Amino acid sequence: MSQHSSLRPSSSSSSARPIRFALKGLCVAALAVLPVLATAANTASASSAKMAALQPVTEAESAVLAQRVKEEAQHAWKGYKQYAWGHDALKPLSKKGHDWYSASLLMTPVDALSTLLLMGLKEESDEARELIASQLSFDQDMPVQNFEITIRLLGGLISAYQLSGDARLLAKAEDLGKRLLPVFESPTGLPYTHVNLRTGKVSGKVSNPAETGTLILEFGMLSQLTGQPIYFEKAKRALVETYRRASADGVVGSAINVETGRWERTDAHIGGGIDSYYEYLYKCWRLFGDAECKTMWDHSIAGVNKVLGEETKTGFWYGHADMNTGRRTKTQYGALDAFMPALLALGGDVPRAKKLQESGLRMWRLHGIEPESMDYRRMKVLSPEYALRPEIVESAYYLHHYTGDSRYRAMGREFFEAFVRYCRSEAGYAALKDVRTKVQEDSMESFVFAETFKYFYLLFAPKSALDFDAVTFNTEAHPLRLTAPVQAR
Ligand code: DMJ
Repeated sequence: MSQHSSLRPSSSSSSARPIRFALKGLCVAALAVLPVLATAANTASASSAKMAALQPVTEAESAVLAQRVKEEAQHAWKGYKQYAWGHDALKPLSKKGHDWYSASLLMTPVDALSTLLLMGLKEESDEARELIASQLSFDQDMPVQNFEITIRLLGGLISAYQLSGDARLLAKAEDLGKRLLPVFESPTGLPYTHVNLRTGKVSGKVSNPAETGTLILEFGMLSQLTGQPIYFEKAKRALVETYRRASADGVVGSAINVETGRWERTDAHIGGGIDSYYEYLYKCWRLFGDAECKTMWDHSIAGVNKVLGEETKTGFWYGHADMNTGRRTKTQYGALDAFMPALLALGGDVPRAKKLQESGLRMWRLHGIEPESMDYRRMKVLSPEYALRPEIVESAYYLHHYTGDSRYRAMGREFFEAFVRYCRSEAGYAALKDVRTKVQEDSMESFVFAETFKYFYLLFAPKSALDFDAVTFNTEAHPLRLTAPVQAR
């Protein structure tokens, strides 16, 4: 298998032209007169009775829900604007701004922008764009985490550029992409975890498959839009070098040394630190038509199903196992693993996706909102927090798209009602310290805008809100679309 890609954007001038997605706003005036249906009552009964039946969601109710999601996103945006403007994130309980590093990189506005644009929130998206264009500088003498910066900022800027046509966003993305490139200069081509944005000094030689293999969508799009193949080539090599070190079944471990290429932890699972590596194998094929990625995906997903999948009395799950021996090490599943039904459905395995989403619903209903992780054999919470994560909503959205079954909107309604009930705060949305006590935590990650609100909205909005088949979401839910044909490989 060649380690280098043959991707060549066909023409830099035509590929750099902005495109617009087909967007249609909801008819707010019409929605305002619709009766607010008895969602609170539904939620109360749903969480009190184990596996209570899901009542169908009518089109009219779905439209009301979409409008409510929009209003909740506006509420959280208002809190960010009032108390944390210009900072990376809002601390929603102490009502203060918070920065990840010594200087703000505007994580929240950049991550939020594609959602604000998709929701048709003009005032909010305009002010976010102006803030980004006038304040965001990547010329900062500080090390940053390549993975998070790529999925939230590079992906966010590119997607928002495609949705708005604002060329200033693409210029920021290109500046950022150049500054991130040194991460790939390891002996193996696997990226270091951190890079200093000004000096290019790299650090962090122990990485994981999510960090080495979740770059191809963002870097590949940058190649498409700038006509510079280097970004795609470096990210593709990192993906292939990760895959080459997988087990015979195509399953990867949880920690890898980017200098030696050796595994430092062989614990295999589909959760945080690994999850989006598998996701990008498939999405690299979907977005770029890269046949090598398809081959790697086909092999890997068969291995994941064989080595990690498990039918138990409590449902169908994916647990942990040693990547080499296949020995089960943990029967653990959680909020991050809940992206898997979406990926399975996207990859064509709707039956397995449906089964897994039913298990996810059981996890959610244990305490009326999902924990970070639990033991699926004992149905006992292991890590009790809820970080406002989107994955289970993302899966409901994909399954609704593929099946048309209103059951997934009904699940989404249950998730949304609990999300509002337990996480809404005066200034925005707050994570939970413990799903059993529902005590809130002073944290509102930017992905609540990029992903959680977006997937809720798209689940309830009419299909015309976004042409699903024309885009591929990066792992942070930023929709990306090819602007020019890729050369045949
Ligand atoms: C997001 O930053 C991305 O989805 C990432 O792939 C893992 N999950 C978080 C949100 O839960």
